[in-house]
Amino acid sequence: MDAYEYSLTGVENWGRCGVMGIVNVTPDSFSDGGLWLDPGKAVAHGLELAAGGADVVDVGGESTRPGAARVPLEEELRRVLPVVRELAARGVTVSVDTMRAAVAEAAVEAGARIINDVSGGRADALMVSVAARTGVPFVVMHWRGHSAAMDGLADYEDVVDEVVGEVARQLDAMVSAGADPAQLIVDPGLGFAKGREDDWALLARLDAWARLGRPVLVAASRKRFLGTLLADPSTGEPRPARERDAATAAVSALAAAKGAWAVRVHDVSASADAVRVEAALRRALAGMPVRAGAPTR
Ligand code: PMM
Repeated sequence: MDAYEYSLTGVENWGRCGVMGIVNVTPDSFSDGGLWLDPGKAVAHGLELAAGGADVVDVGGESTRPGAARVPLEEELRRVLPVVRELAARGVTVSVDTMRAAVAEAAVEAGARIINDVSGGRADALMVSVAARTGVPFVVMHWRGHSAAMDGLADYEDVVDEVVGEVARQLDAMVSAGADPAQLIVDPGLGFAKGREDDWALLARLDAWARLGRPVLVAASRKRFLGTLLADPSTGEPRPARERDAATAAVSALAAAKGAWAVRVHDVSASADAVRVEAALRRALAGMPVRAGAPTR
């Protein structure tokens, strides 16, 4: 699997695994809820992430933490659009994290260059036509149902085979409905209708996505399976979400080594370094010189 060989229209080829920094404009996301609800703070944070090495800044207005309720459309638009518009105007490559066609379309009009849909086009029947019409890169994440219900949907015989198979069927459905295969990105959806062991199995077998021939986005940042792994040995309490960034950066390096197209992270600087280390090793392995600062931020 070599992510750098994929043809993906609409976004530059970084020559290494990319870094997508997260700006959750929400009061209730699991690790940063409430921090960036104010548009000015969200924009400042997005600019900081871009300056720190994010290739893309992913702006979302609806929490997808397990058990979360839906946010009304008007509220999601109100949260997301000013932030997308301002970051795009400042030259940042913005993706919009939404399950709603109306939000995706308005965000692309406001300058977003990627649609990141955790439902992979399944939550809103109109989403596929927005993907087809705009032609922008579109993330098809593995999804079995909304956050309120997803923990009850983590039932697999062979999680890797089933998750890759379900995403493959969704890619086919999107292409049949008019999407261009060259705009589609896939994502295993770590933590979404997955148990801890499922997340580990999916990460261990990123090579299984090669048969789909599409770039893979890996979004492990601060997720529960890392908190459980790093639980306090004396109390058994999971490691708090904000203290999972070193583990997240380790996943970024390993995902990059397995050919991931990009990693989606809260703490950009460590992962930006991690993917550059991986790219340097890849060059060294190929007998190519590892120039200081190349590939660079
Ligand atoms: N996870 C979250 C939100 N958006 N998008 C993609 N493509 N993949 C994910 O796994 C994903 C996502 C939930 O995490 P957050 O609340 O920390 O953003």
